[in-house]
Amino acid sequence: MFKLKGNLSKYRKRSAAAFLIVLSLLAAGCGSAANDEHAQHAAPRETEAAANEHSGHSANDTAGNEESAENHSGHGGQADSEDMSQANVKLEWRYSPESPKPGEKTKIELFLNDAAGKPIEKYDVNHEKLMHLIVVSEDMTEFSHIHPEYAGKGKFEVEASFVKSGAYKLFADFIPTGYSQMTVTSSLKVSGAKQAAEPLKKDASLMKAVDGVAASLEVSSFKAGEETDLTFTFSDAKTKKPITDLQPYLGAIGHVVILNEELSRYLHVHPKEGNESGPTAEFSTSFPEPGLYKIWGQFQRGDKTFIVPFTVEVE
Ligand SMILES: [Cu+2]
Repeated sequence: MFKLKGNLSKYRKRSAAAFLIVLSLLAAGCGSAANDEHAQHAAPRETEAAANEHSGHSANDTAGNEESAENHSGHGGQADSEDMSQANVKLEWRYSPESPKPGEKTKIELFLNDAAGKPIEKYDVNHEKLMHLIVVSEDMTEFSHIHPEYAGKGKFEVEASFVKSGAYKLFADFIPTGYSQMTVTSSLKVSGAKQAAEPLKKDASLMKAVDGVAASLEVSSFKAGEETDLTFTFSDAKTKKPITDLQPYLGAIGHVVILNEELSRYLHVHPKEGNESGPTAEFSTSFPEPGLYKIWGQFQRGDKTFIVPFTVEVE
């Protein structure tokens, strides 16, 4: 798995090649419905960013800026100016070393500037953190959810290491104060021979045992574009008794991240209200298009988080 180090004192000023992504703002989410909306609207733009990144890993990627009406849907905090609600945000990712070896400690930095090139200084707390960063290997076998620290002057940083060689993709979501919620992506090559990867396969059964917990997933619809409910149910893997001692993790009973096989559609879904401690946790979302999707549910019990992955096929 992925290791995160809290101590950032060993910062070296050596900067790696940077990806510069001009972002468009995404709709902010206030509840599960709004999050769904966020997810749906996020997807097309991300696809563009992803397409750019995949076309040869050039240093500068510029995603199209399709300003959207949803950005103005009254989430407050935009009092300042139109500038902020429709501004492009300039994001720069730096990796040191630039192409780490498997297991090597890597410093990840993100610099956020506004359209005028000034650092964006303030961020809203969202699910107890200022930034959520999802790191996934291209073959989707490695998944990690970490939280970069804000270092001031528009900079976030975190130290991490990557288990295998080959490409990784990173998804950061955050809310600069006064802006809407955003999701931005980057990719990273971990050096070494590319390991043979099993192609992603749909799970024959949506049932898994992780850390003594038997988790099952029920998906109400496998049709693209349809509203669908994801219901996780937990029981003790040994005794089969329902589990009712889940703990809130980052302010919710669980967090679900969904990615399509091409890593171009990213959905970060938060639960519906209720079921605060199990045995079920309900989420609602919509798969944007047909294809294979990997779903990672992240939950906490006994002060430890655990991740349950499933792969489903959407028609
Ligand atoms: Cu997070």
